[in-house]
Amino acid sequence: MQFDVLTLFPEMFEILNKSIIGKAKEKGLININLINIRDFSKNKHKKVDDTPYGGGAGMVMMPDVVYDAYKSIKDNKAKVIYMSPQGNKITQKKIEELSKEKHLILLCGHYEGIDQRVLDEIVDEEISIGDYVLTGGELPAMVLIDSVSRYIEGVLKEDSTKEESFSQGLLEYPQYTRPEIFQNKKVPEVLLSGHHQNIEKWRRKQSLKITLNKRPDLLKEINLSDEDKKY
Ligand code: 4GO
Repeated sequence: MQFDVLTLFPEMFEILNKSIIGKAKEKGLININLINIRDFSKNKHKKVDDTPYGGGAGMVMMPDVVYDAYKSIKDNKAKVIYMSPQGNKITQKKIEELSKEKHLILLCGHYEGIDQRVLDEIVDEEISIGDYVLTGGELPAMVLIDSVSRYIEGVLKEDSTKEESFSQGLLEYPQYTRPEIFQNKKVPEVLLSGHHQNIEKWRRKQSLKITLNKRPDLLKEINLSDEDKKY
């Protein structure tokens, strides 16, 4: 999977060299190409923004600079995503769909945003990571890269995305590891039994219970089996 990121702050993305995403980059499973929009400024002071027409606070990123940065990427089949609080709010389903694309271009605005004319010209989809405003699209772009990359074959070990929260419309069951007793609390007996069928049943029940408690809204979205309904 190829990610091209158009940003004024490429250094922010260094965090993606760590942990699972860092490993995925090393293995060549994903490639993250950072394009510094400032490199495309035509101005001797490397200016990339200007005051808004009509007045008001803050600065607006200039359309020609953003357009030239975009044009430096040579792939007209890539999907261009603008990270924006006005976008479609991202869901696990959307992330899974995006992971099937070969090439994503992520456009990150800063300050008061980007001149509307270049957005109209190049953006295929606006995506939001939630109903709140940030100082830039960089953190949302990193959220998207992280969550999409988890679906790329080889990034996680075997079936990790199959069982987790949301993947079947339910929240995840609780996990335990050593020691067997911590602060007088024992690991649930069934998990030590080695009886795989009982463990499966217990985990399913826990998922249903937790979802009912914490996110009852999610249960309306899914079809429960007769077995599920007993809980
Ligand atoms: C994205 C971008 C929030 C989101 C942003 C979000 N704030 N909720 N800020 O995904 C243009 C200038 C948008 C700053 C950017």
